[in-house]
Amino acid sequence: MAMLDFEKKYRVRGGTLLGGDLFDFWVGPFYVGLFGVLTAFFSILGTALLVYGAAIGPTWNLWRINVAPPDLSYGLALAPMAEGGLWQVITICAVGAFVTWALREVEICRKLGMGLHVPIAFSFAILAFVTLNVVRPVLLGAWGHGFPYGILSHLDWVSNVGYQYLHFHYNPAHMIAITFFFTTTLALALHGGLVLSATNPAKGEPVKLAEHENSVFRDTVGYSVGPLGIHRVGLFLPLAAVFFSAVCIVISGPFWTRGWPEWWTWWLDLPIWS
Ligand code: UQ2
Repeated sequence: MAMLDFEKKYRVRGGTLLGGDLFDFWVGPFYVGLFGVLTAFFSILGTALLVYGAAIGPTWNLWRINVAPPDLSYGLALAPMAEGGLWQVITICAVGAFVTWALREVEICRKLGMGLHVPIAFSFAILAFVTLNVVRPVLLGAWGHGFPYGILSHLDWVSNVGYQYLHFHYNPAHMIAITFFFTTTLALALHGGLVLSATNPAKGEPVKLAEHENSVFRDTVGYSVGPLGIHRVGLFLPLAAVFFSAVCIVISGPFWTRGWPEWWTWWLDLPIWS
């Protein structure tokens, strides 16, 4: 079915989660929906507030613009706009924009009669942000534990929080997350390389198909996970990386306040050594 015919078939009302037919239409190629309107509202307001934060700040240098969370002394209270209140409203706008974007993805999946893999995958990214700027600050009792909105400033935040726990690479959940990130690049390199090697041959050579792809891995490592399986692996690995990243930061402070190298003394304390 050609794309234009297909669009006529699936561009029908229904499948919405909230609001019935309200905003249940397309603008050009884009589905709008109630959640599309809400995404636009939150992202335009949040971006405008970031620009306002830059305007009342000391610099327009793109690298140095910084909208910081409130001082720790404000705890979990609302702060004045120029002293972190802006950061608090921007954080609400960000979470609002992310969540409504995910729900718009769900509505589009429902219209198409497809699985919810894409919005579920995106929800892991939302989880990472919410863990950093909502869950962990709440567990620690102050919004000041969130990261600042700025290019260099958020890098400084990562570095400072890392050193606060002496050596973050000894954080066991951080180790697991890194391993999943690296395995993600391995899997994508294997998959991208395999598909191109089969379907993008030299001039005059025939395109090869699944049998060749399977054989490359049967003959080298003795196992082929299969053309569907590799995409399951390719979804699982990055989601696991993001999940353990969220775990590694949320346990730093709420669960463990000393240096991470010291956490490993449980190993030296095992009774098998005595
Ligand atoms: C595969 C397959 C693909 C692939 C890849 C494999 C025909 C086109 C890459 C091989 C994958 C394996 C052996 C598992 C890799 C697992 C990890 C954790 C890196 O069999 O089917 O489809 O692209």
